[in-house]
Amino acid sequence: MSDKQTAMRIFKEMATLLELQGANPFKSKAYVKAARELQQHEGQPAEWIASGAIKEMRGFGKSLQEKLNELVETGKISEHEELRSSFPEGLLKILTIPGLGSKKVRVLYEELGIESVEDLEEACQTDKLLSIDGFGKKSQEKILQGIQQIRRYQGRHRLNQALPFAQRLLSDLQEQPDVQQLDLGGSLRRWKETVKDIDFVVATDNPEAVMEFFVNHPLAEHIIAHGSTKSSIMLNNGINVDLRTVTPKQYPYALMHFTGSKEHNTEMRRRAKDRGMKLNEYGLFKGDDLVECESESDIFQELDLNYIPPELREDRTEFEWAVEATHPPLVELSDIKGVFHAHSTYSDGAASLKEMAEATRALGYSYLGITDHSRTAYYAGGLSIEEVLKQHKEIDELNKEWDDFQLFKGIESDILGDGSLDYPDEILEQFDFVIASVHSQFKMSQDEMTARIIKAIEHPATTMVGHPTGRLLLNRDAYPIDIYKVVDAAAANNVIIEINANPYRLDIDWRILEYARDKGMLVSINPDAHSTKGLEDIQYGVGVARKGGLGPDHVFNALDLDTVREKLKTLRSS
Ligand code: DGT
Ligand code: CA
Ligand code: ZN
Repeated sequence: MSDKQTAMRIFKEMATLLELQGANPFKSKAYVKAARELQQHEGQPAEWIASGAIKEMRGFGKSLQEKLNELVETGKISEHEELRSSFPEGLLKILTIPGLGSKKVRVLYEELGIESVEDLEEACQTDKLLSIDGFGKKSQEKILQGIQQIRRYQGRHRLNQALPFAQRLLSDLQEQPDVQQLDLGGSLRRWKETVKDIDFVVATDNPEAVMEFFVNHPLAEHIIAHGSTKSSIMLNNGINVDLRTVTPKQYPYALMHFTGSKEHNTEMRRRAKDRGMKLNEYGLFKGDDLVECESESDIFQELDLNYIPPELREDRTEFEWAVEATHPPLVELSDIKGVFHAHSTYSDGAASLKEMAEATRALGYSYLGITDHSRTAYYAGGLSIEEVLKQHKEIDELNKEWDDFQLFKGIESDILGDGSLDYPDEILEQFDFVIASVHSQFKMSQDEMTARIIKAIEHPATTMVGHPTGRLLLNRDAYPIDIYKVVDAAAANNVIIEINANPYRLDIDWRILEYARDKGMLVSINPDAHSTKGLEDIQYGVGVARKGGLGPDHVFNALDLDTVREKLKTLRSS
């Protein structure tokens, strides 16, 4: 199912390897472009080949078509395998260190024989890089910092790398006659923003049969462990999947245990102990006797707690409220009525305005607030004033076509270095709403960055703040910022903060949401879609909102079209 993803990954890797080899830059660029082209198309390589659509794809000449054919037929591209085997494995890992491109890595390899991250670390610590042109004390320090950074991120994966596979496994396992009950466990069930692996818990009276099916699943690239109570497979994107089988009687206890979090479990065990009981993955016991529970709710009840949804099991505040109250319902994907923050071909999106609108409507939403980039973001095709006006005309025309759907005129305005927005006030006033985002000049002190964003929040045209911390998960940390002050300012100025639902961002962080909610601030769950496919990322943002304890009332785009239309007007005039 990830055939397209695999093809993209392999093409990108080929580009990198060709660069390492010092091949003609056009050759490696062709692979980068090919990967990007695949991204733009719906469907899978096998279908494109069968239908001939592949011939129409930009940049896909005979040679690339053959490569894709080979991949579909054999699961490999031989040139890719050859390229890979011509370099030590470790070089690809070195390339993930921020600031180290192919050129530099090649020099390090050729001049100093550096083949692994460990080699590189040692070389930096012993000043070996100083002997090479273009490297100095500063670059050694930066590399060492980069190594620390990748180690911190190592072994974790974004939700979009894990969830689609987990969902496919879940539905395939569900169809197995021997599977009586089944759930995701672990961090994925808790909707953590990144996960180490995928965990499943299965209730069955025939564990051997379930395990046989699991380890032979087509998604399993190889088997790491095959037992009757625990097995592990590795997917072709490097993620491990653990599956545990228990008897139907043990199921609720095992599910609770393997859902975690570890910290949450520790507190649950303490509560059991306080009540003269013992809780573990096999059961809840009074002496040697099992306290029978049919569900997780029963277990919570035995410990004098109301049900705690998995998303909230992080030992933060859940034990405070669960003693007295049931948590109010968390927001669900079906609560979302419309979409803000999407890009079209006017700036750096892949689909036209009309295509984006139709795709949003087809997903059952009743509005789309389109937000292309503003003029300073020239690298992303930011809109000149003329283009803004042209887009507004097109939106007015398109809006005549629907009576159950509306396009709102928005912009993702860069927050300039001094905190001002990217167009004169008389242009800003013509939008239905404005998202203000930082896209450049990240290197500021925390005080400066906080003041910069608060200034943008205080601008009367600003409706929302986009990806407020600028983090890229597993890649770039947030810029220094006092997020609590930003939330305070947003609440005071009736500005909405976005949960950027793109799985690379998931920004604002869920850990801040409880504070934001209690300040009375609204969030908007925004896909930041750059293609029609990107609209589906909203699901990840809903997960984050739930994890932050938000219900539908805290989410701006859970409001229906009429209410949003009115609200946007009042927000604009306040
Ligand atoms: P991850 O995989 O790092 O994204 O996070 P989790 O929470 O999925 O962690 P994982 O896969 O190592 O273990 C799944 C759950 O099993 C974990 O959330 C709680 C439970 N668990 C694992 N090890 C321990 C432990 O040493 N003590 C306790 N109390 N629970 C544990
Ligand atoms: Ca896990
Ligand atoms: Zn942005």
